[in-house]
Amino acid sequence: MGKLVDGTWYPTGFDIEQGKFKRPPSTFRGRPSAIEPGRYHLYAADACPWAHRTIITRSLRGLSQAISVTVVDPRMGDDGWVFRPEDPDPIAGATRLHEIYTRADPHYSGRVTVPVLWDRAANTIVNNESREIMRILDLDFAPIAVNPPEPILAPAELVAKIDATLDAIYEPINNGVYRTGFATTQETYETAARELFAALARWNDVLAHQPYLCGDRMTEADIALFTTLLRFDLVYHYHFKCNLRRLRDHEHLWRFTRRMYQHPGIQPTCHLPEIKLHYYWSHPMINPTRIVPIGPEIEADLLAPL
Ligand SMILES: N[C@@H](CCC(=O)N[C@@H](CS)C(=O)NCC(=O)O)C(=O)O
Repeated sequence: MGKLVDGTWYPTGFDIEQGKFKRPPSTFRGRPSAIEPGRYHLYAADACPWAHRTIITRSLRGLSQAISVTVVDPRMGDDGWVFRPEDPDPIAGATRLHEIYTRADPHYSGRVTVPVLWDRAANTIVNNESREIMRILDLDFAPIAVNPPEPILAPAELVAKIDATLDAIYEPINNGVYRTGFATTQETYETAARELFAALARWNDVLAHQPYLCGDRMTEADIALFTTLLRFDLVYHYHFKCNLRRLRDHEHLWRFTRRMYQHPGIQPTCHLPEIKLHYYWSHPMINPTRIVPIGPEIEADLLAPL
């Protein structure tokens, strides 16, 4: 991994301050200027929970024809995210994702992350924040979505509740697994891990009474939680030391995860081997041998009848 400083790439680790993992805010925060099929392109990683949010949204909204996608190699090394020969950058033949960022801004400074929503007409990045890209795909792209031409994952009457839920799960859970896994002191690790499991217990209780986080229908908040939970027993429990309990020990969260996984628009977007390879290969500071463990086997259980 690495980062760009004034347009130059430097291989470097993540930002850690006093033992705490710091995730900088995303830089490109625009909205598409005109909705046209074929104009926008998504750079994503199957392995990454943030990018996976946008891949699921694109799938559920029936935008696969309208928005093209390139999936990078799951192994993130000294060059950061790189393109695979079988899925090259269709826009300018870049070999590394950081070239996409400097194409948008030759003096860009910051981390080079997925997902990225690219505008072919304006030749720049529209947005690189997964939460906002989910909303853009649901709302802005609604007129050309194959699934109904009105927002279905953030309907107007639920937006306030969805936003509050996204806020509530972000720090302790979505970012919490990273704060736990990348902590470099016992204290910061334990604090993050305990906050994580307290939040899981709270949302497990919520899901005892309703199928989805905001009630009876699936929303963006469910997608945002699901992409973290799918990776929990597979990777975070062991690699990030999130091991007070397994996800499957939380009855209602586990049933929720299986319900989401079994959705026909979601299951084809879940690539379990790539997820494991990404984490165990890409973080040599916590897994210096880069060995990918053989287990756990969760796929059959994810598919078990609800
Ligand atoms: N807040 C961003 C976070 C995106 C993010 O951190 N993506 C990770 C992949 S899991 C990444 O690309 N990391 C590369 C890096 O930080 O160098 C979002 O939600 O889109």
